[in-house]
Amino acid sequence: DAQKADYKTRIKQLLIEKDAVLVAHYYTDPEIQALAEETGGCVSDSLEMARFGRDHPAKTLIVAGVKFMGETAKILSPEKTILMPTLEATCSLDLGCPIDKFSAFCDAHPDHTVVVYANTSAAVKARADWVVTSSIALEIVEHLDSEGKKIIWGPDRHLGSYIAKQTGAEMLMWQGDCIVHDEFKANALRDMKSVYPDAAILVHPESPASVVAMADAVGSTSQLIKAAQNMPNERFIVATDRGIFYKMQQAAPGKTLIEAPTGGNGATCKSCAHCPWMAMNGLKAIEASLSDSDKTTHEIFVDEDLRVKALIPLTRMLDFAK
Ligand code: CIZ
Ligand code: SF4
Repeated sequence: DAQKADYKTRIKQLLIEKDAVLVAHYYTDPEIQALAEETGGCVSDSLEMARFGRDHPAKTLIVAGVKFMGETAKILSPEKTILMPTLEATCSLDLGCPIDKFSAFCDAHPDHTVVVYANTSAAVKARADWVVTSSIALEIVEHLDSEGKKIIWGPDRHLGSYIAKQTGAEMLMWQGDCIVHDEFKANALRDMKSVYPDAAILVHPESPASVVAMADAVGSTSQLIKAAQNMPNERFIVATDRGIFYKMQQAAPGKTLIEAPTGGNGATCKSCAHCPWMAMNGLKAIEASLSDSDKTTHEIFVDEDLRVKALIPLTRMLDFAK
């Protein structure tokens, strides 16, 4: 509508005026992803967002995603101004892994290599030996296991269990989960599959093991998009945030994409198939992040001591991924 068009026009002007670029996650709303594309920004998973932000010449990055993504951008690019549509957009994995408790867990097992998912605070990253995202986690754990390393894994227990099963690595697990992926239900998925027997099931490994066990392809957001593109099936049942349908449909035009079933019904379930924190990244909030003179409600800062420490395991991941 007209108001949305106004916001888009304003945002486009402000991006140019402020030498800023919009970096959006696959789980943000389709109009936000479209705007990032139109304005020369990036739409991707958290690994690619980190790399794009670091390498882009703009002075300012607007990170449409959740807080850990803004923090990662600041850790990698301290000289840039990192703005977020809202600083309230967090993640249940980050919230469920407070630094004091996690650090005590690590201290209790000093002979273990600490591997943390990118969905964590800067302080948790600073305590880790490795940071991983879901698109590189399997390879990095495989590598560590081949060197005989014992691993502490945090915070996603479902992703951790999946990786332990795939690699046979010895992993001590932090018990966190993603409130979105944890809602996918195997029984309902079995019913749906019987209605669409020709459909391939695509699952993000933050989902419960019973759902992962039914998958034809398991992977990160970017890997699931590739699967929809490359697999011969005409129909896909997709167990991850519905925001992914925007890019998945572009990659696989003409194919039918169906949302995997969740436990709750739409009226009561606030986290079914769409992350409530990703959903906070609206046009109005993006416009505000660029135009507000009061930057304290939008700008990301990371304590310099933590930043320097967190940069080490993050750089290890980026170098490994090359
Ligand atoms: O669930 C998330 O937040 C994901 C998949 C992040 C990422 O790695 O892109
Ligand atoms: Fe965190 Fe899950 Fe939201 Fe991703 S989808 S940001 S893991 S709560």
